[in-house]
Formats: sequence, structure tokens, C-alpha cells
Amino acid sequence: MAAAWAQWEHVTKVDPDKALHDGDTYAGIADTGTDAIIVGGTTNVTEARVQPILDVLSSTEIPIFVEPTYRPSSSHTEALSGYLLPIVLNADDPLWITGAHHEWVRSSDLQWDYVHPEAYIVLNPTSSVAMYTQADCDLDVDDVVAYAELAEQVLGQQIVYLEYSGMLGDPAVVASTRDALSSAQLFYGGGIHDYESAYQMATVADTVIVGDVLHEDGVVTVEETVRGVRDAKHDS
Ligand code: 1GP
Repeated sequence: MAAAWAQWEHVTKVDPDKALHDGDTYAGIADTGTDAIIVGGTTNVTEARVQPILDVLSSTEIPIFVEPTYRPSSSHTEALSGYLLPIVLNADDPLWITGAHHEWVRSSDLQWDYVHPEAYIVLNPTSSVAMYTQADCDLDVDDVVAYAELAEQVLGQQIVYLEYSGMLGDPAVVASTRDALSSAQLFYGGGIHDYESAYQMATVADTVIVGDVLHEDGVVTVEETVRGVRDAKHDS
């Protein structure tokens, strides 16, 4: 069976620690045409904040995944398609490589079919995810490519996630990373804010993820990024 994310071209990440744009609703995110919703963030992703969002999204058709930074009291809810578990390859703090994960596994009653790892490479040193994980972002393209190969060929990861959260990344680095992967899927996230940036990154990544634009500019602009991604995939 194909992986759940095999067909994802555009994903919207909802940060439970941030408000939606004025007038937007969680249910409205699915209407943008985005392929999936990931609920996740660096701070305050607690079950108390996530569960109401899942409840509101329960009637939507698209897959909903959570990047957990809390221990779920139930391992699966109706609205939830599964968990995407970030492993930050370039974290200096091992808490973000296996530490928190070990605790999560130890203390949760997990259904493994619903848990999928993501191999993150964090590349914006000023982002909160870089600061929390103490990520070494001083990487050249060869370093990034080597992390991607390590992820796929050594660690068996099916998702490699270039995380530029808050800034638009270097398309050449993204393109080289995808070239280095054989079957793993390349997620790109960071700084997508309009049609053009979405189009550009969709030409070099398999899956484009938007985050802040949802909270700052709203679903209308998310929809614009969906169009950018669709056009790029159509033209390539
Ligand atoms: C964050 O990769 C996502 O985890 C998206 O980044 O918030 O910069 O869009 P932005």
C-alpha cells in the first residue's frame, strides 16, 4: 500500500499555539485544496490544545496528522490519520533525536500503524525549532545532502523534511537534496507566503508545507499557495 503522504503536494501545518487569521475557521483550511493538515509546532503542542482542533476537523475529508510533543492519552481519535514523529538529525541536543521519543514510546499505548517518523534537517538558525533543538544550521549543500542520504540509506527514513521555518530556503539546496534521494519523499517547509514562492519550491521538493502564512495571512493566501504548487507540478 502506498504511503499516506505519497500523493501530497501541498500540506498546511496548523500551529495550536497560534491563532487563526481573523474570520478563518479550521474547517476552512480543507477548502483551500491542500492535501493534508499537520497539527504541530515547537511550543505548547499539548493534548488540551490539539484535541479541540481535531474535533473541529473531524468532518473534513483530508488526512489530519499530529506531530506530537505530548503524550497522547488515547493513541487514535476519529479525526486523526496518524502521528508524524520528527527526528531532528542535526540537533545538538539528543532529546530531539531519540530522547523525547523514547519517553513518548515508553509512556504511550501506541498503535504502530499510525506512527511515521520524519527525518528533519533544520536550516534556519533563528527559528524557534533551531533554538530548542540547538540545531547545527551551519551546513553547506554537501552536509545537507549527506544528512538526507544518512536518513534514507542508513536510518531507513521515508520522509526527509528540510525545515527552513520562517525563511525561504535555497532552492539549489532543496534540488540537490531531492536528487540524492532514491525513494524517500522530500518535504520542504519555510517562508512560503504567496503563489511565486510556492511555485518555486514545488519545482524542487516533492511536498511543500506552509505554516505561518495560514496564521498571518489566512486561508485565502493558503489557497494561492495551493495554486502555485499545483501549477508547478503540472508544468514540470
Ligand atoms: C514549519 O515547515 C513549516 O514547521 C512551515 O514553515 O511557518 O515558515 O511556513 P513556515
